[in-house]
Amino acid sequence: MAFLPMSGGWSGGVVCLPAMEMAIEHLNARRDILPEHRINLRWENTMCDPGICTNVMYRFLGEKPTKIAIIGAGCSTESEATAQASHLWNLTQISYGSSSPILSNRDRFPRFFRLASPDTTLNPARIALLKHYNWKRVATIHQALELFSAVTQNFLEMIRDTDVNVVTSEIFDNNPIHQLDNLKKHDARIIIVGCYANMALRILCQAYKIGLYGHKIVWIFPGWYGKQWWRGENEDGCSREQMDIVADGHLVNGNFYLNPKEERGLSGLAPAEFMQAFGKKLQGASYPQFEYVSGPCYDVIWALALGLNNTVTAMHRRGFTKRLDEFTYADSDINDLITESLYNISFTGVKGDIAFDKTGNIITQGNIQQLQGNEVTLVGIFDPTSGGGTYEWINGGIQWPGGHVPRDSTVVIVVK
Ligand code: ABU
Repeated sequence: MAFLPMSGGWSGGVVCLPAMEMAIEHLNARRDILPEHRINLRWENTMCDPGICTNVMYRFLGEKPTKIAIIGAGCSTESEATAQASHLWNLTQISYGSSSPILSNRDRFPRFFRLASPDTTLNPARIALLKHYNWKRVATIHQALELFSAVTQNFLEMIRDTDVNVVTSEIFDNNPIHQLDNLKKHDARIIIVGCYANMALRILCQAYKIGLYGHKIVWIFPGWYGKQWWRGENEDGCSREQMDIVADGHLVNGNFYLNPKEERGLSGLAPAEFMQAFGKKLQGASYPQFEYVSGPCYDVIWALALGLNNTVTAMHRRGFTKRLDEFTYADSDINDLITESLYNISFTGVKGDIAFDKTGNIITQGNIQQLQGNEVTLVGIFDPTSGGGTYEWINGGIQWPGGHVPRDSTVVIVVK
């Protein structure tokens, strides 16, 4: 069963579904992976809503046929709500996009895997950026959801032992209007944001209204909002031109979603070949904002298929009399094998190398992108291993709209 948000705070399901269908077509044509089985996907729009997603899960559990595993969810709120229960039905759950650090907790989510890195892995890259520009005063603003609180908390803990100070740390529920006023009052210049894209639109629109924008302000957003996200429908009445003005030069701190190396992996497709095949699969439809998630959504099916294929081999070896497709929700022994097999897979997907660590996460490389003109451009690749983390700047690096590096504060510190 697959949980695919097609609406709500993150609606990348619109791209994930065709990418998953394409993976299933490719896998069902292979004779070397699950040769005696056909993969079928039962999915529903879970609207990036934990309540709706949980409801879908229980409905699917009550319907025939029995499902062998769960794909999803996309939003961490949905994954958190479902993955703490799905293991009780002996189901392994594997997400293509949930990035909450909370989901690494093996006590709460013992059979949860994902092809996304926890967003806390973005924090060392943020701190390296502060260091690179000698910024000592930052502000944070985040949506009151466990996903964003955990990432912000981790950031604040990481800077505690540095000479970076937090001018203010703002939390909002659904409307950041007062929190934006506070940012302005505190003369916040370097602002790290944690929220879903629909809320980021509210932040930028409000920032426009109160004049918290321009070449003195640096906005840093998570990397999974997708192409031209600031032009999405905003409910606060800002025009496209106004949103373009306020978003100009913003930074996006994220991971790679497509292998930067043009290598052919397990599916036989190199990243460019995959994108070409995926373009054909869309048959003229276009979802530029969420195009980036097509790779992980294609790979997630391959990862699960490989895990199930290895489970079949292990079942033969261990003398199981049942077939994999005779699995019932009471079969913890089969689920143990599926989980064990997933821990042991290792392959090159279109996203890059895929192998899970002991918390069910994969290791991905970090990067930084910037809105330059109308395009978000990849400007830096983060290497966490050298000197506490450094950037390799590419494509000319960050271009500051004011022609010079913004200052972190106007307050002059006199050293006696
Ligand atoms: N794929 C959306 C990322 C954010 C989240 O984990 O909810």
